[in-house]
Amino acid sequence: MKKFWMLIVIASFWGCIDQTIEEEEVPVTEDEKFAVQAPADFNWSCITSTGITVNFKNNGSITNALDNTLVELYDDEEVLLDALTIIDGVAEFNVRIPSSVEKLNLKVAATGEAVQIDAGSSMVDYVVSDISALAFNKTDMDKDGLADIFDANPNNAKVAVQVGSWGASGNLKSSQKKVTSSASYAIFEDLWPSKGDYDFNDLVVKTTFSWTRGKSNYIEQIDVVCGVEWIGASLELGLGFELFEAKGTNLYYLGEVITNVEGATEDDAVRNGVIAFARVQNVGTNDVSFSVTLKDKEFKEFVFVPYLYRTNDPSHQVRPFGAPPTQAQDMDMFRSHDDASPRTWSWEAGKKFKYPLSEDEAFYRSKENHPWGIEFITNKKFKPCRESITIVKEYPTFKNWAESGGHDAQDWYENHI
Ligand SMILES: [Ca+2]
Ligand SMILES: [Ca+2]
Ligand SMILES: [Ca+2]
Repeated sequence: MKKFWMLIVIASFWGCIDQTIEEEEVPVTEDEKFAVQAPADFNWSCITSTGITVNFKNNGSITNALDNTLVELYDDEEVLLDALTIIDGVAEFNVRIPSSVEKLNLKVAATGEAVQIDAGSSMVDYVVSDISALAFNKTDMDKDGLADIFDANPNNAKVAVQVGSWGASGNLKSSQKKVTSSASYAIFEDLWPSKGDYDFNDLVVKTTFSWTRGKSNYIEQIDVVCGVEWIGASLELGLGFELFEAKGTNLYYLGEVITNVEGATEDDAVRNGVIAFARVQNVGTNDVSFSVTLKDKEFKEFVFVPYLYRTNDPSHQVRPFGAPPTQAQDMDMFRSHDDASPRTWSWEAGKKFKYPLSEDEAFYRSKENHPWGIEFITNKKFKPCRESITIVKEYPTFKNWAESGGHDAQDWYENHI
């Protein structure tokens, strides 16, 4: 019996020593967990913003033969990116696509033709070979500029083109019935301005956007489905989206353009800010759907940039790398702890900036030029990192992507271990 107790004492003693040794031998610092030497000018963007002007031509000059009809832009996996009414022989696309996408497909509803184009082209000619063969009914009952046969709602001038998760409704009947859609993901470390464990799973949000264009391709309504894919945070967090006008790689601050929000709430502290949820623990992994109605004919392209905030302190926010602060952010938090952001910013309507901001101009950036939030777009399911396992381990090509300044392994988020 004595021996038995002796063994237990020794075992516990060794247990203690074991633990001590383990703690001393494997001191994993935050820097080692995220040993990524990203170039100083890397903006951590997985998304390319691109403007593509399509000129409809016949015999070398612009033709109006396809005016009042529809042109659609798809990626190389048949995901509808956008659709426009052709006006004065031109369609100006402005899309955000995964940086890995190289080829896009244009589909011209009136001719039924599809042509492949390079994702990097800013100007494309579409040759309308036989105008006399174009026999379609040009009746436009609601005078929104899109002929009834292509119009998502021929009796409503504020609804001409609908792009997104409606599937086979509206204008989509014109060319393609089955439409897959891509989702925007935002993944966060929530301890900003202090470094976290770089598993980027404190909040993983998947968002799909659908939009309605009215006359002259102006955006009239945006519908959002926002789902929380993973909550690794013990903190109580809220999530908002700030609306910007987009043109190429620039974003613009708008005046007050939101006229109504259904299914979510407007953020009184952020102009054109919408709060999807104020406390993630109340939502769980249920989708939040909301609809944003806009002032008529204000802008033609948009981007919603997310902001994470502490439920008990909405001025404590976290955003993707290079996103400027919202008006609600406590500016004194910049340059505290591990943050190396600028400390000033202005939000006047009309102001433009290159998104994401980079180098010394970038907010939510550490001294090592590391992020607290990353965005990407994919039509595949993203797998959040396991608890406190760094993204560098869970996504083996992440490091290569970051250290190459975004040139290599652009689809790192589709390559989980
Ligand atoms: Ca119409
Ligand atoms: Ca209409
Ligand atoms: Ca974390």
